[in-house]
Amino acid sequence: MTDRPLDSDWVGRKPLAWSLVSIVLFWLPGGAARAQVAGPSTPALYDVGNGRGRSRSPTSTATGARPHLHGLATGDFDVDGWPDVAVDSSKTREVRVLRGGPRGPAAAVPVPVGTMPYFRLGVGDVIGGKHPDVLVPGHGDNTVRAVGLERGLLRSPTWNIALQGQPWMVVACDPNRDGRDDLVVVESDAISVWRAGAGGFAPAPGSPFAVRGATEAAVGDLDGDGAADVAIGPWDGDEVTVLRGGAGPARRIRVCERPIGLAIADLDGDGRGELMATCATTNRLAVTSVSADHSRVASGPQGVGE
Ligand SMILES: [Ca+2]
Ligand SMILES: [Ca+2]
Ligand SMILES: [Ca+2]
Ligand SMILES: [Ca+2]
Repeated sequence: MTDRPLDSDWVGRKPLAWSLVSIVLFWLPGGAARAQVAGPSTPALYDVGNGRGRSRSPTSTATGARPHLHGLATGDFDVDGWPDVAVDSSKTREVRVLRGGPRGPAAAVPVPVGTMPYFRLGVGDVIGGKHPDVLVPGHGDNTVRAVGLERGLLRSPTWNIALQGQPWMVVACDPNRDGRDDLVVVESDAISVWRAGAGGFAPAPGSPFAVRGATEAAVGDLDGDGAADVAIGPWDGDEVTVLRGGAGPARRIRVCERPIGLAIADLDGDGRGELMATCATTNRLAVTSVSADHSRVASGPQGVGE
């Protein structure tokens, strides 16, 4: 798509960018995790480790990313029992990993990825070994890369997935429930789904799927059949595209205008996930559910907003 310029002129996406890059995890000596949520003018720190909601002075960590941070991912990437943080450094063509520990995150370790990473990093097990890896949109050369523990070192493997379009975001899921993480890639005006196999990744039938203005992807079980479904939101428009079980045919559900923040979770415990969408132009949160056979769509309760 053509309306998503990089960085300084990326005015329309600043709120989303702030919500992503301002979340910084750090660790207490006892191991409880806290999250700092900082906005451009009103930073605040919220304790999420003990549920008491205490606040204290904001803390931040330099990562060495250039020209500045865009996306991040968290997971125990070095498999030492402490959660780590990975950020992109587009100019230096690196993912920088801040390894967690009892004193908090250590200095960032640069991992060259061979392309410009941009912009939403993901987490999934794609290198092997049953541990989390960083999923990297190779924005500079239309690839998907990974960073993870390989032969005892954090590195980016030599393999990559060649895409037809330019990637913005990578999400892992396992809709075919074979125990291997498959990948959903938000590309310019498209979504591609990649099935993991013994020999690497292969495109799912029908992939890539055209989704004009594809901006956000979420995975979860919308219909309660046990298989992950994929929802894709557009920058322009009011319809979320749903791939049942991560495969076509694509179905479109009218949700709200510019539904660019998506999540799927079973809010009411009925076994089917609700689709939540942040409606950028109306400042509301939409909650939508689909029937088990996808024949009916219901919205509400919703309308959280001003
Ligand atoms: Ca770790
Ligand atoms: Ca799979
Ligand atoms: Ca499902
Ligand atoms: Ca539900």
